[in-house]
Amino acid sequence: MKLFVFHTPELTPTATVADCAIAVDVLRATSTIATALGAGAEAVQAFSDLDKLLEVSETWAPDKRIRAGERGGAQVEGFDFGNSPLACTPDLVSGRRLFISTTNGTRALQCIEAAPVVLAAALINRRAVVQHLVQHKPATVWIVGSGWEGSFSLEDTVCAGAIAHGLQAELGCSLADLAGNDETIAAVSLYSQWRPNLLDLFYLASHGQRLLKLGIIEDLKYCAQEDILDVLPIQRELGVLVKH
Ligand code: 3SL
Repeated sequence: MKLFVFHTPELTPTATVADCAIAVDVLRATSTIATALGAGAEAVQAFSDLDKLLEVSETWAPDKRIRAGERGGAQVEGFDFGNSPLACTPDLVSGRRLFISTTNGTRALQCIEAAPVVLAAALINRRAVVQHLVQHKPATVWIVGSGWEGSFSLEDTVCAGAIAHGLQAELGCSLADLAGNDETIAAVSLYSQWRPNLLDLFYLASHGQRLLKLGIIEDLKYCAQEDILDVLPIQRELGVLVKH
């Protein structure tokens, strides 16, 4: 298995696809997606465009859908949810489809949607992702960070490093064997340094700071936890993720 990390959708190759591609938006889209599916959502359907989300979700019965819209960290007016994983409680999401559009995370999903296997990963469901890769052993794996509007983000890279670190341990392979690019090696180094203090890293990160300015602190604490959800979001049809 060769693992490649790309920091943003913009840096992800467009001429080829990996056997398995994984979108990461730890703060907060992929944490929200895993949490919603863990809380019993029927599926999560991701959109980069808010108008398209409204158009498609309109064809669903109101009691079977939740519309989640986030821009710049804040909830979009008229939507049921913003992008807080903590809003995804079983009483609110169970049996309903979460239609979601976020600033960067849903774009990352869209950029890899043509891969044969598409997963969504965060720190909270890292182990489930690692286990899937160990079981299926795809020859090429891409981890695509969402970043922020085209630039690198610490929290997505540290999650990529956490996945690579888990794979190394499970497969018993060296980093030289696993890493397909330099970004993978850098991600593992970042994770090795910050593993005991992931929340502190989030406080330093530019998007962590952005969320803190909006008073969003509980989400940071929640998203900084590792392996608390045994949920693997996997694409069932274009843009639609279900719990594996
Ligand atoms: O950029 C995104 O897609 C988001 O997850 C941003 S936020 O954490 O909801 O602000």
